[in-house]
Amino acid sequence: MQAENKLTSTHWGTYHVDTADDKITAMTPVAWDKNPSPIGQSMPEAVTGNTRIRRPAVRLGYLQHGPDSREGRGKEPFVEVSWEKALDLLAGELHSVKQRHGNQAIFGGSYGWGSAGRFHHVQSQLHRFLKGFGGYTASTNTYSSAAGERILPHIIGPLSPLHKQHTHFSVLAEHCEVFVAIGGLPLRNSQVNVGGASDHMLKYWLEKMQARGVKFINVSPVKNDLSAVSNAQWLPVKPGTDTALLLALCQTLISEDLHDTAFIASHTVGFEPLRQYLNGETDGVEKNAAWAAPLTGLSARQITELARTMAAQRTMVNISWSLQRSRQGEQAYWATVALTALLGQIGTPGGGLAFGYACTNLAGADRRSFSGPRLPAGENNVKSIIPVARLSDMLLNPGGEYQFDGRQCRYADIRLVYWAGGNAFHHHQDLNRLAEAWRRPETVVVHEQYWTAQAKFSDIVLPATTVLERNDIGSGSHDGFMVAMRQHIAPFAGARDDYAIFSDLAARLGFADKFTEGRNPEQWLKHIYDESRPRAEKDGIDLPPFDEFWQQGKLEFDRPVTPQVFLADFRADPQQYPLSTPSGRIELFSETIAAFGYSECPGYPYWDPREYEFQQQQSEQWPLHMLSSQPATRLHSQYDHGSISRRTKIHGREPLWMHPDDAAARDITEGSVVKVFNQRGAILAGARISDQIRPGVIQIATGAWYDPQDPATPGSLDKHGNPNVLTEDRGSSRLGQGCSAQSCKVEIERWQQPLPEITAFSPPEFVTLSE
Ligand SMILES: Nc1nc2c(c(=O)[nH]1)N[C@H]1C(S)=C(S)[C@@H](COP(=O)(O)OP(=O)(O)OC[C@H]3O[C@@H](n4cnc5c(=O)[nH]c(N)nc54)[C@H](O)[C@@H]3O)O[C@H]1N2
Ligand SMILES: Nc1nc2c(c(=O)[nH]1)N[C@H]1C(S)=C(S)[C@@H](COP(=O)(O)OP(=O)(O)OC[C@H]3O[C@@H](n4cnc5c(=O)[nH]c(N)nc54)[C@H](O)[C@@H]3O)O[C@H]1N2
Ligand SMILES: [Mo]
Repeated sequence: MQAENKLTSTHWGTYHVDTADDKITAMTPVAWDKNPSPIGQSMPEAVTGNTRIRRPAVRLGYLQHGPDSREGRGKEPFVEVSWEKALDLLAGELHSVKQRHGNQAIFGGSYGWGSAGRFHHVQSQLHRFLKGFGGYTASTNTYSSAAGERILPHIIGPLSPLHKQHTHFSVLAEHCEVFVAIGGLPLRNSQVNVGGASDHMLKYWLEKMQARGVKFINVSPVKNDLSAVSNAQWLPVKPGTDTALLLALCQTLISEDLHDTAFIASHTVGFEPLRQYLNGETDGVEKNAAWAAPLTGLSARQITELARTMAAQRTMVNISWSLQRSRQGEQAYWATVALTALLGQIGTPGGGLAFGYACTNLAGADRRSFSGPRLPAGENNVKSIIPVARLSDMLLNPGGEYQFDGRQCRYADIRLVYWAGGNAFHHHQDLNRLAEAWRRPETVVVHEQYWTAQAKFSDIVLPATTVLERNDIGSGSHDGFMVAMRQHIAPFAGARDDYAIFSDLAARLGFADKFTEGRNPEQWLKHIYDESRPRAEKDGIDLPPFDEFWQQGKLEFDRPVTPQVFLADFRADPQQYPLSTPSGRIELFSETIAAFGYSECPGYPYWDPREYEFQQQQSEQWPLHMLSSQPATRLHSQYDHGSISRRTKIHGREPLWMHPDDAAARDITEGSVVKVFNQRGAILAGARISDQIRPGVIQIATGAWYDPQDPATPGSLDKHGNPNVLTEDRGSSRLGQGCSAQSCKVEIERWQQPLPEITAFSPPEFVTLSE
């Protein structure tokens, strides 16, 4: 029997934790999890391993010469110092930057997943701290789906609330006939849920749907993206060309008179300009199946047949987030909205559209949603804010102007970067460019648990506790559970809670009371729990008193009784339940977007021939399209140093999937080490050869810790396999300014030299200074 008051919650699952002698001896998935994630098994060893940060550390040059030594970032050894010394130094620098340049000069965007747990959620802690200090330059939107987050409000409504309204899997199992999965439905991605996962249910529901005879179509360069459905039809589209496919499907529906004119008339605006564009009246090019065939690598017949199948049967079209993490990624989303509007099945049980079933364990879950306990946020007095993926641009161009979603914006002049709970040296594109940008500010501070590349590239590194070393409340988005996350072991070496670090800094800077409100962590847990009870009640959830919850260990909320159908209200009565778009309807043409005057993003879903031309030119020198997808064995870079991730490496390098033809042409054999390179840099990886991937495409997971062979040399080889050494750091478009990592061309060759030793997981060199 598992005791339910010995739990912890992580983004990848809820575990029962066993300990002996202040060590974790086992992490067992909870009994109610239908398909637990193995990622948790990396934790017991990793939390006390050699990669942990033991004590506060300051880069040698920074200690000796302060900000003037910034060029030494990432190149110099560290000096371990006392907490007193580290916090005095940092408080002095925060104060100095504020005096000289104002709060705007502090970048506190600090994007990243951090850990599960509502109180110790480190971005919330950092943002609250910096707000108390007078504000900071922030970032907006996500690496996950910025292009989608920006386009959708103009055309159908904001992504985040829509995602929670997705049709329940139980409804799909009953009513869906055809499920078109653009980007597949990889089980690996549904392992995680932001803030905590409890019951992994995608596999269960895909089995149910197959048993009911749902036909699955996998539109993806990678067959494995729908490996959970053995008889799925595979349409191996060329990456980055789905917009052409979707437009051709729209054109086919219209030309064959298969579009739903009644739905279009009552629920959309702007059909006529879209029709003119599709029929070539706007630019002389008809966007028919024959036009899309060479672009997409599919046959014209496959495209017309797909259009007919969709029109004839109850069809759900799901588009994964990956498609919009690319150049012009906004358009794949808009074209999906247009296609499904033309099909007229939006709001029907089992038909319509969806954004990212399978991207996390969230969409389609028939769980009760509740915003959960949360730290009071406060006001940011600084209004400066960047699109999250414009980090290097900002650091390289202080005062520079740029366009963003119809606005002219200006980058702040950043003097101090404060990061906690994210890893830019994992997540940002073009890491060599980031390394250059990262050396511009005067001071870089990071709170970390582990010696990641980002920690090694910082000036002041403060060691933080892990979830296993503190008490917290787990309450994942749409998860249906609340978990009492117990402290299971003592904090490792000199590590402290982020909250304790900020409290001590706030005291040094004169706003301790404002930050702590006089509460210790235990009092905070009870406070944020109590504060959430009325909100829970509004959502029909009756939370017991805190002590009862804490003793009990977990709460499961009653499931909603009525099965959910996405946009059913809007379908039934668009007058009474309008969308939040300017017209209240689906916008096939958007006056708002047209008025921005962006040539790459006109007023209707658009295939940009100039971008295609650019990508074709890239292919002449770099013939392989590199997809950098989510890792199966970790969350991003988290626990890459753990056993589950490390046992999949090849000679210590990140595995890379390629087609046998591409391998043969380069004399590459299974399990050998290869160099992947382009104009931006080079990485080593291990070859996995498979016909489950389209020729001309390679796939490598994100998250292998960046491991430059010689950090002092710009553009040095990454020995370990982080694809962001190769990706381009360009916004998706002026509208979304999202991450465009999926638009990336590379070449590969066999690695014939001796293998350099992996140092990614080793701490940096330490020196001691005589007083
Ligand atoms: N090429 C390419 N790049 C991508 C993507 C892609 O598809 N392709 N995907 C993008 C996407 S969708 C995302 S979301 C990003 C993810 O990027 P991130 O969210 O930045 O990645 P993580 O590895 O989760 O980084 C979290 C860091 O926080 C630390 N941490 C965890 N808990 C705590 C805590 O309690 N306190 C402190 N102080 N630190 C903590 C962890 O050790 C880890 O280093 O990557 C993006 N980058
Ligand atoms: N285990 C695990 N799960 C995760 C994460 C993790 O780090 N680990 N990260 C989570 C996060 S933060 C996010 S944002 C989500 C992201 O969820 P997604 O964005 O869906 O994740 P990806 O793995 O990048 O992409 C899914 C598939 O899309 C396909 N694809 C890529 N480009 C194209 C294209 O141009 N056309 C078509 N048709 N298909 C394409 C790829 O083959 C890839 O396998 O995943 C989440 N799930
Ligand atoms: Mo993400």
